Amino acid sequence: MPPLPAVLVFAGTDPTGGAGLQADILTLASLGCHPLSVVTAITVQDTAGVQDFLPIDAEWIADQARSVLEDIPVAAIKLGMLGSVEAIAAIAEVVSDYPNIPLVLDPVLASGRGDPLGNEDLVAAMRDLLFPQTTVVTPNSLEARRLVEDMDEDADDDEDAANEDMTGRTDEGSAEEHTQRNEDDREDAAELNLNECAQRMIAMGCEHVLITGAHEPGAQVANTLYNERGIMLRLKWDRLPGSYHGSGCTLASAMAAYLALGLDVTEAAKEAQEYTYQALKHAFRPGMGQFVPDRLFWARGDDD
Ligand code: PXL
Repeated sequence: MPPLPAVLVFAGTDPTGGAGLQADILTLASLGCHPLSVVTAITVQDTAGVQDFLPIDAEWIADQARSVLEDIPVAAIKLGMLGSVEAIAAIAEVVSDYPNIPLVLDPVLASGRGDPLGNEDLVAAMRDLLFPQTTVVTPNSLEARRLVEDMDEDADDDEDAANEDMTGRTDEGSAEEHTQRNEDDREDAAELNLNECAQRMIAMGCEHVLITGAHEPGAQVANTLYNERGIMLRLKWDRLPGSYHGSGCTLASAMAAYLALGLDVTEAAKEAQEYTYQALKHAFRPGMGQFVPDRLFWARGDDD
């Protein structure tokens, strides 16, 4: 391997530099990797929202990737916004020729602000064609639920039953104790639900699942790494106050970078979260919308 491990990213462009390919390139460079970048889509957006996007032709995506893969040894692959079912099929075929390269899948279905960047056909294609090849999939909790949604009837029934138990309780205790207990129960129910989502993704072929919890309630954000035996790592972070553009891209790219640098999945998940937390803590607001993580925070001389 050359001294700078090369990481191949498939992602959409974001002209704001907050998310997408630009976020991936900054993260990989910041962590000492050489970013190889395949454009899968072009977006029109500012820091407040996505106005439009143009998926790149699947053959062009495959050609971009094959050209660099045949030239440069690649230490990890990261998939972000993929844009179309055809693109997913083409990418799945390319990566299947490189089964020994760790694959990080950020299942981008919407921007952090909820603008759609994928639909249910994309979900199905990701599940069928990419999950079986994925080393780590990195959904947030909303994506995790959506990725297993149509298999969710039994889990919904379980959750309804859990909620009934919570509201129907008549045991003694102060109102405050009840509130705290109900909050704990609710957290447990939500956690169960995410554990179940992770196990379903693993059953569909993902080796590891890292679910981020920023969209879940609570003063802290819990991110959980799973394999087929259950929880491997659960880290809680103080919730940061801002609304950030590109946090998921940063985490998934950092994960790919650390795998490329030779860390195992658990260590990579730890380091990637620490790096992302620091980048978010040092975020800046370049425009009128969301904050953008500073992936080069360590180079500013104000590191704490
Ligand atoms: O954060 C998800 C994401 C990924 N890729 C592109 C994006 C976004 C969010 O806006 O624009 C290109």
